Amino acid sequence: MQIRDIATAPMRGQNAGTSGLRRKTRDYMAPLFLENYVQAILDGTGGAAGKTYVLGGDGRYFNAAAIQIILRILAGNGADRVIVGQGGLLSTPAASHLIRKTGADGGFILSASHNPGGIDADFGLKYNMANGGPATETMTAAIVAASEAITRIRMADSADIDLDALGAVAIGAMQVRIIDPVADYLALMEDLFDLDAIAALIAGGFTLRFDAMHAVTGPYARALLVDRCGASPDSLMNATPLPDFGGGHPDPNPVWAADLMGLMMGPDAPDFGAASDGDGDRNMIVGRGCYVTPSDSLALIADRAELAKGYRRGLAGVARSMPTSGAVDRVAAAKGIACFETPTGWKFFGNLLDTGQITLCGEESAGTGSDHIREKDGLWAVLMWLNIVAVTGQSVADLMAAHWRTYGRNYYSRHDYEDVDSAVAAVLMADLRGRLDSLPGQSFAGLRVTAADDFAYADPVDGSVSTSQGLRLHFAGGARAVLRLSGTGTSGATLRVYLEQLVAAPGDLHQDAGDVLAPLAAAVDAVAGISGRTGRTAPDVKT
Ligand code: VG1
Ligand code: CO
Repeated sequence: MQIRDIATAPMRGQNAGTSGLRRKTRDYMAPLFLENYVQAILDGTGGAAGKTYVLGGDGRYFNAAAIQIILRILAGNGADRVIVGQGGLLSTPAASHLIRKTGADGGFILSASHNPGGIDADFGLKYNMANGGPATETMTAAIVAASEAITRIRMADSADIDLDALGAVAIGAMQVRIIDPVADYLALMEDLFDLDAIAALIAGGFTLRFDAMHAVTGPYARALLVDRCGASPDSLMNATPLPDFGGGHPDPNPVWAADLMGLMMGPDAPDFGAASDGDGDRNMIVGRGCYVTPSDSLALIADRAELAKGYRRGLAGVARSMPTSGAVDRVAAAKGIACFETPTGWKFFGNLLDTGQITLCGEESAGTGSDHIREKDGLWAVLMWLNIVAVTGQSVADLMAAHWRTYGRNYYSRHDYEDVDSAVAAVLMADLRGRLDSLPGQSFAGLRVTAADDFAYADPVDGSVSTSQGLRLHFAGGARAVLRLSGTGTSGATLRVYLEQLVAAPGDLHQDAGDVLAPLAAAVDAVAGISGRTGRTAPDVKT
């Protein structure tokens, strides 16, 4: 087999965002784009010679073709071994687990997560490290530097391999092993949760519906919920992965999982509903007539995790991303355990998990997880909830009501303004940033600012500092707003406004969140001038 050096030019302005590099699919398919990026990852991480990698993706358009290209580059660069999910499929949590289990040096996960798929939609690639977690900012910077210095792509002149055939195959000196993408993950869940208790719950008549959104979790959910726990096959919705996710956004929230939400809020609702995203790392939890915000889900899990066998020893500590509500902080305070506040993005949890300082962590964007892997994990959260329900015998709504009675309720909502003109969004943020110091003491739409800052984080393990991670505004009466720009979009800018209002127990804990947060939303618009600057009178998506 021949190895060729293909001359190429440095990439410019391809800085990866919150989670890997996301671009339009056609950009990824353009000559040498993917090739450049993969070679830069190898160059920026000390080369591939003698190394082992995990490779797979969420099945979106270009997934399989991209895998064939990456295999040729890995072979060209002297990699020793590559473990690939059958059919090119691996959920993000399954890939993270495989990297750890096999002692791989790293992994390539092909996904743009919850972004739509298809030739005219989005594609993405994230590189995960030997701990199974997303590349840190330091490693990302090294990859970006390599991409700016790149002159050649080293590729094996090899034919495509059959991604569907389980077993081993060689590309030159490199061994490729095609494995069942589900089996190892299933075994891990079996270790963490009492699946027999969940099976008994279901056998006793408990009903559920899981929406895989035509993305990667279909096969995982079938193996776990139907085959292992005995749920009826029609408990699964949209369980066949499709290259375009059936034309939808594989984003598990009340807006994009509207069918499931309609069912759960209607007269024929099953006991439990859940959904996951494109690559299987996000989750939505809904009880009959009761949507659980991701921030509340994290808090409830932190409170009750000890009911699951993998967490019986208790929690070392917890962490949440900064925009996530403070609900989990209240649980941590009551338990006397540490609670860390990190920037948005799972990569910031890695060091805390690696050093055993936290057991659980989560984000408001439907991500929850633990130290079992180094990514958030959609089906893990579903099984955790089912395990808690099975042990307590309480419904989702009753569990949440009891939680609020103990800890109070952090009413919460995120407002997204999508595809805003990038320059307008940048000016809006810069202007507000420049005025932060003058805001405390001033009132906007009747709410007085008590504190304002631009969030910066110093990693307690490696000391690295990340600045400009979101503008935080605290208001009198226990309200907080955060403004930041998305790092995962592929067109224009997405402005995210995170709204939170604490109502301490025994206050009114069963109000409509939209009503509770309306004054805060008005105050944010007054202070930041969102409608005036963007011309938008309402957000595109409220979750
Ligand atoms: C969004 C979320 C963030 C999450 C990231 C990746 O980032 O807000 O919490 O970590 O997506 O999620 P941003 O920069 O657009 O706000 V996913 O499921 O890619 O892996
Ligand atoms: Co995802």
